[in-house]
Amino acid sequence: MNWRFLTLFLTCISSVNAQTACDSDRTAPDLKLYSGIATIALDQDSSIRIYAKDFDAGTIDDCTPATDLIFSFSENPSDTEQWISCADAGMTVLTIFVQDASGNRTSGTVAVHITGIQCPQVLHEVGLLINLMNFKTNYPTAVGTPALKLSVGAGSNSIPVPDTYYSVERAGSGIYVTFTPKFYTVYAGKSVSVSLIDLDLDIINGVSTLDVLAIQKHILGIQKFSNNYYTEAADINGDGKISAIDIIELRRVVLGILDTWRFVPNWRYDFQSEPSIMVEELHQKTINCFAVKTGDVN
Ligand SMILES: [Ca+2]
Ligand SMILES: [Ca+2]
Ligand SMILES: [Ca+2]
Repeated sequence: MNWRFLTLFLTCISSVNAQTACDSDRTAPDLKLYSGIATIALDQDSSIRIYAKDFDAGTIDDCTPATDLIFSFSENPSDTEQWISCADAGMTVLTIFVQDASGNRTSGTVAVHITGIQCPQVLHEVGLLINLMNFKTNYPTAVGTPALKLSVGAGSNSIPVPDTYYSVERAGSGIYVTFTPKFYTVYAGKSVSVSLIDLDLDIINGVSTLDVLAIQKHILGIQKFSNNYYTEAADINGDGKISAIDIIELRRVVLGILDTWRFVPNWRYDFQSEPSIMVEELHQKTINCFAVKTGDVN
């Protein structure tokens, strides 16, 4: 056996394969942006330069090295920087674009809070940010259209907080809640419970035969679900376990025989930290929340 020849032959094969994949790179980078609110603090009359790359949180590409990816504030890849001043104070959502060496481009949004105690435009600041997360990617994303409910007291003593005490704004993956000054005095010393209520009745959204197959694979042990959110999404009859009954029920929805889930809500929301918060702590407070769409596991 000519070992030297064999080694050279294998080296040649592997380099041809790598080259073929990247010669025809048509896949946009896997964009990962800073989650939560990026705060930029300014002094009056000052301004700072920000770069689109500042918001990168580990973006990778199949072919282009991370250091060669180009981040920009518009589809124009040379639009890489912006000047920010007090005039921009407030909450804003920036769209960040990333492009690989072959020109494949994708974009995402990042919430930015531009503030400064000397900026005259700073009228109010966000009290609470609820960041919706996709359980399949662990990434903030706009999922579902939940309504926010705030209450004080527990169980049957729970009383809703009237919506005149707060305003709600949605941007990107975030639900931003701003409280009135009166809210802080009326509810001082109390703990406020936050909940999200499912309002989206589009049950077929994200649900297909592929989801039926994924549940079958889980039941047969061919490919088990990697976390409990998949199990929650696949439990169509709400009995706490995954079985053939869930598949039958899901198939009825896929085939259009059923137009409503009979046992579970369309979306379920799971907070990653305690959703009961002391009023005094409701100031630029962020809580992450996984959104689980029933039936959508693939
Ligand atoms: Ca690529
Ligand atoms: Ca079940
Ligand atoms: Ca799906």
